[in-house]
This record gives sequence, C-alpha cells and structure tokens, in this order.
Amino acid sequence: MAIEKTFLMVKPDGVERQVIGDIMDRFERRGFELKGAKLMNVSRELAEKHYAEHSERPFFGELVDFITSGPVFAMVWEGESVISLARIMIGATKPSESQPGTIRGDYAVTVSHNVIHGSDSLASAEREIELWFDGELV
Ligand code: RTP
Ligand code: MG
Repeated sequence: MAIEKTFLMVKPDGVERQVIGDIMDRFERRGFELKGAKLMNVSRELAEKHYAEHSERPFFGELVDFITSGPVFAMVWEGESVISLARIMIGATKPSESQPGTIRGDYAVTVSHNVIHGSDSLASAEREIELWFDGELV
C-alpha cells in the first residue's frame, strides 16, 4: 500500500465521444487527486516512445496512427494504489473480457479503439509521467 501517481490518457475516440467528463468523474468519486491534465495533439515521435514496448508487434503502426489521429486528454492522478486500481477501473484490453462497470466495458467494443490508456506498473507510470508531463505537475 502506497501513495502513487499514474498516467492516464483519454484516447482520440474517447475525446471525440465526449466521455472525458465521465472518466474524470469516476476517478474523482473514487477519491483520487488530479495532479495534471492537458488536451493535446500527439506527435508520431511521442506516440512511438509511449508505446515503444509494442514496436515489434504487428499492430504497432495502426496503434501509432490511431493515437496521432486526433487530440488526446493526458492526465496524472495520485492516490493509494492508484496504478493498479486505475487499471481495474479501465477494464481489460480484450473487449470480450472487459466487465460492465469498467470504462472499456461501458464504452468499447474493439481492441484498437478502447477509449483510455493507463500505466501498467510503477516503472511504466514513472516513465510515462516523465515523458508526458516532465516537470509540469502541481
Ligand atoms: P494501453 O497500453 O493502451 O493502456 O492498453 P493495455 O495496457 O490494456 O494493452 P497493451 O497490451 O499495452 O496494448 C496497447 C494497445 O494496443 C492495442 N492492441 N491491439 N490488435 C491487437 O491485437 C491489439 N492488441 C493491443 C490496444 O489498443 C491496446 O490498448
Ligand atoms: Mg499497455
């Protein structure tokens, strides 16, 4: 148990569908604290760095195309065990496994357009916060 920070990003499909407010509401209601947020266009360079672990996967090109296709809403949230709890609130990657009540389970039916990203470990969270919010947090 520890106070942690995590990086979350509403993907272009979530911004277009106007679910930023609902997503922020879920994290505020759970008791997490917002430390940074910005609506932004993503360069290919940033998208490729963010998803570098998937660079050899067959879907990498499509993933980078998608993340750069429109604005995203990048956020940092802080709280007790926020890294793992945010992943539970987001829901599983595969639509067949994402439960109703989770963000993906409520909003997504495809693996590629799945509304939101969340850091998957402490190391990922630290890397992604530095990549997206270097020195910008309150
Ligand atoms: P994310 O990094 O975006 O939060 O998603 P995740 O941890 O749940 O899933 P990850 O394995 O990190 O995959 C990153 C994103 O790549 C897309 N993907 N497509 N076509 C496919 O089989 C496939 N597998 C993964 C998804 O959009 C996923 O969010
Ligand atoms: Mg991931």
